[in-house]
Amino acid sequence: MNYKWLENAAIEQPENIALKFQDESLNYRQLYMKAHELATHLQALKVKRVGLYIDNSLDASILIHALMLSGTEMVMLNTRLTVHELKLQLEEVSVSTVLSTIHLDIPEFKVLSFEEIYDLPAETFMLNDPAANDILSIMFTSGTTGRAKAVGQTYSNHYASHINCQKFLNYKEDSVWMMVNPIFHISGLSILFRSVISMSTMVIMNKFKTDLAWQTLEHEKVTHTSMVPVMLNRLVKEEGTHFLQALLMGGANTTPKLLQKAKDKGLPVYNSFGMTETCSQIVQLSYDDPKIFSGAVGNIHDTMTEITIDETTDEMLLSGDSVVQSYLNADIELKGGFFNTGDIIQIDEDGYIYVLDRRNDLIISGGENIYPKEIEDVVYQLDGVNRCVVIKKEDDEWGYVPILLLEDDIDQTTLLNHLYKHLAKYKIPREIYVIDEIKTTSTGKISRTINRNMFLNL
Ligand code: S0N
Ligand code: AMP
Ligand code: MG
Ligand code: MG
Ligand code: MG
Repeated sequence: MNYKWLENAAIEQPENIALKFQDESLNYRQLYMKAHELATHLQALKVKRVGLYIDNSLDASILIHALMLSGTEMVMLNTRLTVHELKLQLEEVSVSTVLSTIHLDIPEFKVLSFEEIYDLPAETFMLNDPAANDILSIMFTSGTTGRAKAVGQTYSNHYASHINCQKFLNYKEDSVWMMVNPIFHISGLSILFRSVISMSTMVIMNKFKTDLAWQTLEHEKVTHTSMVPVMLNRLVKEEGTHFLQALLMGGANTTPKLLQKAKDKGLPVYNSFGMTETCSQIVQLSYDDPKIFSGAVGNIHDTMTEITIDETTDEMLLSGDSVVQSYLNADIELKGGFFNTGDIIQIDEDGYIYVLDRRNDLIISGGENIYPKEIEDVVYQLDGVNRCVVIKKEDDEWGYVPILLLEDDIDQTTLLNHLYKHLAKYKIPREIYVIDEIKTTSTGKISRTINRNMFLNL
């Protein structure tokens, strides 16, 4: 197997447009040359692994290709995180050098802007010929303990993910993918891989803006794209023309109502289920299938991943080539050789999958993960806090948002300043309440479920 995707594309489809961003575009030959030149400068770094603090842009995409050519592992950093959170992640994976396309000041780390990489001396190098199990990218996903787990995504994981996706969405060299999900999430980055492996075009949107999204869909004749429910919800509120063949939904529950609205607008929506640990979607369901409107995310018979259910816990278990083998800093939870997703599912008699809930209190807000423990840990750092709990509340815009319950009437300004310093904005509790008593179980443990049900009268 040959994982030299960009070289293959530059040989087979040199004139085909590889990347489009605002008014710039590069064909595969030009992209290869640019990435190759950048890779000669990257050699001077003499590191095996770098952090990437990048936005959805042409420079960022060239940089990713250059790192693949030079065989450097990339740690994808969420640009919404605070410096404090970024530091913790970089330390987890022993990275001291960060490459960036947007401003970042992070004391004790070496940060090089895209332009500064070109100031490094150029050195000749051996083009990387990746092995299947070589790590291509590393992404963080927070665990129940509040500590982020580093997911090691290999070349073969990404390749398998593309093969499964292509089988169902039928994209090829004349297709046009639009990347609007953040490039640092697998929802965004997987589009870069699908696109280069299939030698198709990738149109990059820097930020999701509804009117610009409609314009781009029309003007660039986009055929394939991915979105999270918040984006689709904004999209269906406005009008536009499009040439889409597939609009892949995922990252959080997309309600049947929203899917119906999108279908009524003539949008070819596919519901799907995927994770960082599976290098994007593993199952999908087309707007043509009526079961999409009863909430199904796919069918166990329409995927290259083996999907089963833990008979006692109803957790979704997976095995397949796109499923990562390990975390870099933690053990992966396996059950009988299957990866345990932690998602509670149901599989009906025809094999359709329904995601019911999460095992571990995960809050998904607009496609960003928030673990209550992470917020609680930060709150407990403050003097005067004896008991607190973070629960999730449904929200019309974001799906779910965190709210904080405290027993101790501590100074709100001190509390908020502390939260903002340590936590990304999307993790800041939307509401904070001081209550008489936080409920515990008979063993004295604070139960988020019990407190949630009591507080929200569920
Ligand atoms: C939805 C997005 C674009 C919203 O961000 P934006 O536009 O910057 O927000 P604004 O409206 O400009 O700002 C308003 C205020 O809201 C705050 N804010 C921003 N994001 C969030 C958030 N998520 N939750 C809560 N608050 C948020 C801003 O800070 C701002 O605050 P103020 O006004 O105080 O400054 C953005 O959230 C976004 O890009 N979300 C998507 C992230 C994503 O892609 N997640 C998916 C991760 N999961 C996976 O990748 C696995 C599944 C998967 O692979 C997949 C997923 C989807 C589709 C396809 C696939 C696939 O399988 O291929
Ligand atoms: P991430 O943790 O960012 O890798 O996102 C993966 C998680 O998002 C999954 O484990 C699910 O909890 C959730 N998720 C993804 N797709 C769906 C979906 N279609 N419906 C409900 N939850 C989903
Ligand atoms: Mg530039
Ligand atoms: Mg996760
Ligand atoms: Mg997430």
